[in-house]
Order: sequence, then structure tokens, then C-alpha cells
Amino acid sequence: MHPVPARIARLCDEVAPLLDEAGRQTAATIRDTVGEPLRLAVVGRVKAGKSTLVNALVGRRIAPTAAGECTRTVTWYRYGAPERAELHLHDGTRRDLPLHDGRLPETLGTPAEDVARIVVHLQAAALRDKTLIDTPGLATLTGENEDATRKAVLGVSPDGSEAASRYAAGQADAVLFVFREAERQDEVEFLRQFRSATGELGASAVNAIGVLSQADLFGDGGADPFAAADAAAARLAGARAADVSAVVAAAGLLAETARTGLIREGDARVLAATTGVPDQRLRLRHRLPLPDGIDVAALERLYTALGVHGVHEGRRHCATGAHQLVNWLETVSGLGRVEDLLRRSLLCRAHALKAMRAMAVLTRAADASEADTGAVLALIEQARLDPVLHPVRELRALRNLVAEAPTSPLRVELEQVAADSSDPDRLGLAETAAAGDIAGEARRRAAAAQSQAAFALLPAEAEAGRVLARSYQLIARRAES
Ligand SMILES: Nc1nc2c(ncn2[C@@H]2O[C@H](COP(=O)(O)OP(=O)(O)OP(=O)(O)O)[C@@H](O)[C@H]2O)c(=O)[nH]1
Ligand SMILES: [Mg+2]
Repeated sequence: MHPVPARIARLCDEVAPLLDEAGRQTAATIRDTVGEPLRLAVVGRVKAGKSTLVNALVGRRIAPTAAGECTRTVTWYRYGAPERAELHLHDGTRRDLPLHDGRLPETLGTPAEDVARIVVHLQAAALRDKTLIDTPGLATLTGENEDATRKAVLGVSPDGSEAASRYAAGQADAVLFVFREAERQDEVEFLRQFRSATGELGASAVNAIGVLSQADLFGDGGADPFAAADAAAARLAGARAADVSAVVAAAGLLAETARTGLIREGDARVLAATTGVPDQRLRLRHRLPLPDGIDVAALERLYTALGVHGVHEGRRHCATGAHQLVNWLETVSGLGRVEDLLRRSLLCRAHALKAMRAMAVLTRAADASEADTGAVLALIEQARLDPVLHPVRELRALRNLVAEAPTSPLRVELEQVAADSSDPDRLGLAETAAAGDIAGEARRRAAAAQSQAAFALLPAEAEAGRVLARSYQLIARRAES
């Protein structure tokens, strides 16, 4: 096991005997799951495009995107064989959920209120390093969906009545927030709640990213909706800098279509046959018959699979066949950028993010426990100061810095140090740098960070300086040993 989850597992063993029954359960759950892939919850408003995005990331059309019970149930997509879906009921039992043509069914066959979540095991490469948690939309007409999402992501019910053991049961390590169109107050509110309910680990700027979805629908119907979406995403990222580390625009539908083998040579031919037909004429296709030689039924299917912009603009990218169209869809969809952002800002910190959540959950279990809270907190504090868990301190410092002093020059430095890279890379040195040079540079930077901490005006900057100094000392020590 990686040293970070191993240290957390040890902490669980240490604190378990000191906790009450619920707390012991929590510690056991944390211990069992700390070595798992990062749990990423996909959250956002109803019909924002969450499930479509999940499908695109997984590369399968498995999550239902129409109405139906499954869209109202929290669904986990995990790596696993044999491929199967299970219902996890509130009473702790499990039931098989048969897939239909590789998709989740419309109905669950069990009263929805009994179902805690659906767990789908797939052998999809994208799930090797992350478990995706698709959640029901927020701000729906029924409050139940929202409760399900809040529980899945926050591990608490809105009234906070959940037992301590529940905290560990259904939480996410990180969040992918799907924004649709403009920013909505309830989305902002949810991000806030995520931050406050997760308390210690409420590191939104370090554990959350944003996707501005349905990018193909942006703009005023002009030639390039993606440029308009990019501009809107940049504005959103600026406005929400403390809540999400970045926002990128993406068209999940186009990526889903491109990645799930939906486009055949025949489709490219159908589109090619419409070349020369003005966009406006295509829009009126339900009222004015199209010229002969166009497969109207197939074209209609393409409108569903590609959206209006996908069809109209895609006509210019299909002359050489389906592969050209698929490549174009993949590129313009922006999903590669979403994956890039995921890698750069979340997956590269997976161990630290999981450890951060684990420690927050254990702290809560201690607070809620009737047992010896002081002794438990002391053990958690000891773990916090363990050099092995220093990456967790870096993340906390980064979170506080982004919230308090987002333009601080220490931010870039802290981000670089907190990245999952090699020590020379953290220092901006060549990979081949000699140990002596690494140690020297690290010591020099440690001293600089220390003095920045001493002269900092804001507490978060002082903390960042202290944590950075320690990071550099640890690098120097590693180089010297
Ligand atoms: N044009 C376009 N439509 C999209 C895109 N992504 C999703 N949609 C459509 O938007 C609708 C809702 O998509 P879903 O993925 O089901 O959205 P959701 O957020 O999971 O919805 P709920 O789970 O019901 O809250 C579907 O009809 C999708 O086809 C996109 O990138 N472009
Ligand atoms: Mg959905």
C-alpha cells in the first residue's frame, strides 16, 4: 500500500479502540476504503448534463439520461469484474439490477425509497483511478432527490441527524461540479454547503473542479458556440475561485457520441448528403420536406446524438468518413480538457485528498463519540504532523490560501510543491539534478519560505509559508539521505 493510505489505516487501528460503537464502524469503513481509487461525485442542477458527462468519461452509454428512477438514484460507477449492477438498500442488503443492452434499466424493481444507491462495476479503463458518483439533480421539484445527493456527497442529511457511522458511508473525496448556462444561486449554495458540511476537508478549491456543460448550446446560434462557452467558463472560474480550482467548457453529448461507437460510416454519408443544404433549411425540416437523397430518419437520429450544432457544423467534417467526424466531435467536445483538469488538479493528489477526508471523518467521529475524545484527537494530531502525511497539510494550506489570499505568490509555489511530481520537478530543477544541488536549493527555499511566513500579513499566508518551509525541509532531507 502507498505510505499515505497505510498511515491512515494505522491511524484507524489506533483510534478504533478509543471510540464508541458508531465511531468504530466509521474507522473500519475508512480503513477498508482508504486504498480505493478517488471518489469523484458529479453534482449539479437537474438536467445539467451530469449523466451524459459520466457516460462520456466512462466511454459507455450506461447512465440513463432520460427520465426514470435511475436518474433519481445516486449511482456509483466503479472498476470491477464481472460487469454488473447492484442495488444497495438502506437495510444493508444488496440486490442484483439487470442491465438492458449494457444500460441501466428505467425502473429499479424495488421501491425507490428503500434504495441507498446503485453500484455499477465496469471494466472501463477510466474507472481504474477513480470511482464516479452520478447524483440526482439539485433544485428539483421533489426534495428527496436533493437529500439523496447531499447524503451521497456530504454524508449528512440536511438536518444533520445522520449517525456518525454514516459519515463514512457515502462520501466523495472530490467533486466535479456541472454548471449549466449561467451561475445559479442554488448551485452556489450547494458548493457552500459542501464546504461547510465537510468542514476540515471542505477544500473546495483543492477538491472541486467545474465543467460548464452543453457548450454546443452557447452563444447566439452563431458559428462558434464553443468560443462563447469558453469565455463564460473563464468568467465563472473567476467568480468561483474559492469554490472550484478551475472551470472548463465541454459538450458531454458530443463526447459521449464520439466515444461510444455510435457513429457509423452510414451516418457520415447521411451528413455528407446534406452538404449544400442551408442550416436554416435544415431547421425547417419538419415543415418543409428536404431535397431527395437525404435519409430523414437517420438525420433525425443524428440530431439526437449530436445536437443541432453537431449536425450543422459536423457536415463540414465528414467528407472522408466516420473517423473524421468522430475526431472532430472528440476535439470540439472539450472532454479531453476535462480529463486533463481531472488529472492535473485531482487525480494527482488522490492519496492526499482521500487522507484529508479520512482525517476529517475521524475527527467528527471523535467529536460525536461518547468515548475518550481527547485521546483520539491527540492521535489524529500526531498523524497530522507525521512527515508521511505532509501532503495533507499542503492541501489544507493551499485551500486556506486560495480562500483568503488567492493572488498570493505563495499559491503557485504551494501548488507546485503539492503536485504529485518528483522532488527536482517541485524545485524547478532538471530531473538529472545531483542530490547535493537538490538539497541546497531546497534549504535555500525553506529559508525563504520561513521568512515569508514571518512577514506575512494574513494568517493563511503565514500558514502557507510555514508549510512550504517544511515541504522544502523534507525534500532536502530526502535528497541528503
Ligand atoms: N446539446 C447538448 N445536449 C446535452 C449535452 N449534455 C447533455 N445533453 C442533454 O441534456 C439532457 C439532460 O442530460 P443528462 O445527462 O441526463 O443530465 P443530468 O444532469 O444527468 O440530468 P438529471 O440526472 O435528470 O438531473 C439530455 O437530453 C441530454 O441529451 C450537451 O453537451 N449538448
Ligand atoms: Mg442524471
